[in-house]
Amino acid sequence: MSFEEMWAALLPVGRDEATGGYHRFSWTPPELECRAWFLDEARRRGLDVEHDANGNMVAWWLPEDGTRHGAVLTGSHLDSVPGGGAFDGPLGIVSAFAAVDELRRRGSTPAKPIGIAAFAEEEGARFGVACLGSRLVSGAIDPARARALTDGDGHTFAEVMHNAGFDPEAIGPDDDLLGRIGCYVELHVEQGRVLEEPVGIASAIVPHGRWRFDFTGEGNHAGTTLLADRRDPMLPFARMVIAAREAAERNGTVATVGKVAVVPGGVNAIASSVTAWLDARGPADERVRRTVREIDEAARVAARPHRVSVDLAEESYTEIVDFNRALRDRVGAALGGAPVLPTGAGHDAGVLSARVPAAMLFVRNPTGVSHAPAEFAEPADCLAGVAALAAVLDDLARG
Ligand code: HGY
Ligand code: MN
Ligand code: MN
Ligand code: MN
Repeated sequence: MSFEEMWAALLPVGRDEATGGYHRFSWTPPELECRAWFLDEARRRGLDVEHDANGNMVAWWLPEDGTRHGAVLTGSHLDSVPGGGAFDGPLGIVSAFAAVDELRRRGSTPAKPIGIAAFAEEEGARFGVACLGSRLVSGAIDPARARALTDGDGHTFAEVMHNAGFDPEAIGPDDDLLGRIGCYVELHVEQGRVLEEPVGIASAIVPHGRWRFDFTGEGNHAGTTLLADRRDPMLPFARMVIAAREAAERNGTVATVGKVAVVPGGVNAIASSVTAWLDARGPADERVRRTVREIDEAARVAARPHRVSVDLAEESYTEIVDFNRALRDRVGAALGGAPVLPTGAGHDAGVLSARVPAAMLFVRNPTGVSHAPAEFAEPADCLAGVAALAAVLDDLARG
């Protein structure tokens, strides 16, 4: 299967034909179909697939002598954000299979194992915590907390993993797997519009996190309740959204409220509660933290006169990731030089970099758009990404 054929096979899976957006949420039919595609591509190449306890998969190309250590891991994720683009995640996995094909075409015989990973729940679109699979395998999240995470229908992660055939009590760090990995190199579509060359190398991932605001008021009739008698949580929520933009402008960060849940959600009913999720990121920890503090303060001040309570919970936070300089330089040398750029997007490579040397390659995105249907990379740039990844894997897997 060529890159083009693999891409064509995966492209329609989980796509909303009306909007062109993808809905590939962990352990739902479209993502299960992507998982089945991954297993097929691995089987087609005679790669053994390892499933860890967290739903992550690794397709292994082992050296003839069966060495299992010092592995060069690549790959990315198969899940998407709601209405996401086609490239975020899958590009890294399709490119990895195509890069392995290219190495085999050249007759390369890697001295180290090469693994192609599909990390689970990277977007956190179903259970709310980004990079859940790589956080679990690397010990970056408490397994008990992960088991209790719930999706929009109230299903817990434990329940869903059990139904998928896993033992929920087994989820958690996999030091055996991590112990076999020498480094991780993730290829990803650029999420922004900086690259002027087909392929670039990541220097850093800026600090970023997710917080949940719970506004609790009192449900009541929209028509018969006097304004003075209302405890409407929508009002401090509305203030919080504006405050997010104002705080981001003040602090030179970015803050986004993209998801909100209103209970009961009736046109003629005053809401009893509003849950809103904040995504905040920026060049320095303190500026992100200050942004969130200011938003929280504004929400509380706005809630007081309406006798609405405000609870703030941090759902996930990743401090700045400065990618391993030696690995980054070696990747750059393998490419004969490439532009280096930071990213505002979180990735499994960022989470794993706390445990193994990690690097990222970006493939140019002429639209600059990501997490939306317009996300795009030119076919020629995708093939340049495959060639770059093949060169990097060939170099790193050398004895
Ligand atoms: O949200 C992110 O930054 C990443 O694309 N998962
Ligand atoms: Mn991604
Ligand atoms: Mn993403
Ligand atoms: Mn990622």
